[in-house]
Amino acid sequence: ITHEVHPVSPDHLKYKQPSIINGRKDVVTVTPWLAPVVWEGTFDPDLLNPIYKAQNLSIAASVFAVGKYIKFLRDFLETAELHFFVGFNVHIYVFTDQPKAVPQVKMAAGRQLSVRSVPSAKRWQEISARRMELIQELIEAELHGNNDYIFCLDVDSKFHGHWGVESLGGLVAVIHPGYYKDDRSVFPYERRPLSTAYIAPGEGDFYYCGGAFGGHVGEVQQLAKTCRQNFRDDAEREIEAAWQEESHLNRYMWINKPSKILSPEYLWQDFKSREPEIHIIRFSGVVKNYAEIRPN
Ligand code: UD2
Repeated sequence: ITHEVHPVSPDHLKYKQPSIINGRKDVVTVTPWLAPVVWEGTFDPDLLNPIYKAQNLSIAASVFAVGKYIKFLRDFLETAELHFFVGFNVHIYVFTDQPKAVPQVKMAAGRQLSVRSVPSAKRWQEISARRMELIQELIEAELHGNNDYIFCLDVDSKFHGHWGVESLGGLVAVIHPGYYKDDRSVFPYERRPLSTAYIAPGEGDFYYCGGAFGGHVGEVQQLAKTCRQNFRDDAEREIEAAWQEESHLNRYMWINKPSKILSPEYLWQDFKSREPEIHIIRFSGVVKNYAEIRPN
C-alpha cells in the first residue's frame, strides 16, 4: 500500500460510544491542514487495535547506537518490548559500530532485531547526519514490500507508556517537547538563507523533533532522500544546519505537511517537569552528559 486505506472495522466490535462534542478541551487535536494530533484521550485502542490487526502490518524501527551511545541500547530495547506496538509484527534495525556489544534482549513472538554495522564517527554531528542516508538505503534495500511503516528513533530514550497503532500514518512527525508552547519566531530552525534547511521568520508550523519521526515506508524514503540530498548540498557550500538533520526534517515537514502529528507524549525529556496537558509520557529522552558520551 502506498496510501492509507480507510479503516474497516470488524462487525459487532464493542467499544465506547464516540462523542462529537466531548473530548480533550485543553489541547488542539487537529492541525489547520486537518491532520490529527494524537493525545491521550483522542483515540480508543479497543477500536483501533482490531482494525489494524486485520491488516497484518509490519512496523520497522531504526535506532542508531554508535560509540558510547551503545550503553543506552539495552533500556531502549527492553522498554520497547513492554510498550512499542505490543502484539504487532515489529522489526528493529540497530545500526552500530559495535555489533558484538548489542545486548541480547528476549523478544516476543512476531518481533525481531537485526544489526547493521556502521563505521565509527569522529564528530557527533556526523552520526545524526548520516542517519537519513542509512534510513533511505535500508528502506530501498530491505523494507519495501516487507514492512508497511517505519519509525526512526533516538537510542538515548526509553518507553514508559503505550505507543501503538494510533501513531500510524502516511507521514508522521512528533512535536518537540521543548518548544510546543512557543512562538514560531523562537523555534531553533535553520535561519541562514544559504542553507537548504532555511525557514524564514514568520514561517513554520511546529518545531518537530529529530529524535522520532516515521510513517509509511514510501513516505519516509522520500523524506530521507530529500534530507540527505539537502544535507549534501549544504556540505558542498560548507554549511551545516543548526540542528543537523533535525533542521532538514523541519524544513521537509514545513513543505510536506505531515498527515499525522504526535503530541510531545511521544517524545518527552526526562529533565523536563511534567506539564498538565501531558497525561501520559510514552517515550522520553534520558538525561545524559554530552561531554562524557560524544566523540568530541
Ligand atoms: C537532538 C535530537 C536528535 C538529533 C540532534 C541533532 C531529539 C530528542 N533529539 O538531540 O534526534 O536531531 O538533536 O543532531 O529530538 N548517536 C550515536 N552516537 C553518538 C551521537 C549520536 O549513536 O555519538 C545517535 C543516537 O541514536 C542518538 C542520536 O544519534 O540518539 C541523536 O544524537 P543526540 O541524542 O546526541 O542528539 P541531541 O540530544 O542533541
